[in-house]
Amino acid sequence: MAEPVPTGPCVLLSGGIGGAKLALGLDRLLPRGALTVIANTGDDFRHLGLDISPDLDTLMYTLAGLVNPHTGWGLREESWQFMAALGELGGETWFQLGDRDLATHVERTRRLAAGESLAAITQAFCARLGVTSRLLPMSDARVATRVATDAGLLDFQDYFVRQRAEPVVRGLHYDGAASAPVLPEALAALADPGLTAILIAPSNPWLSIAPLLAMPALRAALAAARAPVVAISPIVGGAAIKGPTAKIMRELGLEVHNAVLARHDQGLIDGLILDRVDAPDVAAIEALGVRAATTATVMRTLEDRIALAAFALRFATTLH
Ligand code: FO1
Repeated sequence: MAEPVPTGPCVLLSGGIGGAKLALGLDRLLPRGALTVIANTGDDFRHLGLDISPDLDTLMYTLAGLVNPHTGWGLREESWQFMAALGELGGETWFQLGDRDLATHVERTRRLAAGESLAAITQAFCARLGVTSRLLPMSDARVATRVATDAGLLDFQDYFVRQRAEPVVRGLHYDGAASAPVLPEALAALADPGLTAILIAPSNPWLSIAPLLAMPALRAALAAARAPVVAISPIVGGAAIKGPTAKIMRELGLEVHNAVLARHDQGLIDGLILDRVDAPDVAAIEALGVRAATTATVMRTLEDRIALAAFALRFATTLH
């Protein structure tokens, strides 16, 4: 495609690792400050007395160029003395907190206890780490994803990290989402009349994106937005790029197919971007009234991230 990339303001709804890759592509492609990322906080939890916001931190570290490239979460060049010492004392070590990462959680916990909002703390951390895109939690209020499984009702990180997403999923709950106020800055960003696009990252639709969409005001803001809403599918060739998306879909009795995602978001999204290998899915998606386009969606390099970001913005402008 030869058309120039639209460089106006853009909003990305995102979870952690997969979403952060696209966020980085958009951040590097767009002028400073044009990108607003609204992050899932349904994974947030209190652990070892600390307030931990994994998706916000993954996005923040990624945009700051500090993320661990091997795990996609946590900091690069991390050391693990704290975890080792905690293990020696018989403490809980199933959730890995690196020594440098620990500082983020300790300082966030202190500031929250002193009455600062999660949004203000995130903004302050991002400024210190040189992040120029705007990173917003979806809400300052608590929303907690819980997973109903064959092993009982589990807190998100218990299911995802401690039990490695192995229990069979029967249902999902986003506690607090119905009443948590969406961050006003997020609503303002979505209502910006000059917005080029609202993108939904290729994060896990059930674990990472659904908590955002479970907030009625956020759904209403997407419906009311003048900007086109475009999702990027995390399903490639009938499997998830990464993580348990396909496993969860099967356990919920859903076919692992892009048309299922399009039907799930029907009425909310204007377009869905698929990987080239899924070109045969385009007709079924467009029959649902959702425009579909194909490109390379698997992001291995920084160039892949920027190319997908550019494709998504160009595609969005064709949907007006
Ligand atoms: N994910 C893991 O699979 N194992 C961990 O021990 C782990 C620790 C961790 C610490 C800080 C942080 O910000 C994220 C961390 N993650 C870990 C990732 C994270 O919990 C999940 O990938 C997300 O919640 C899902 O988006």
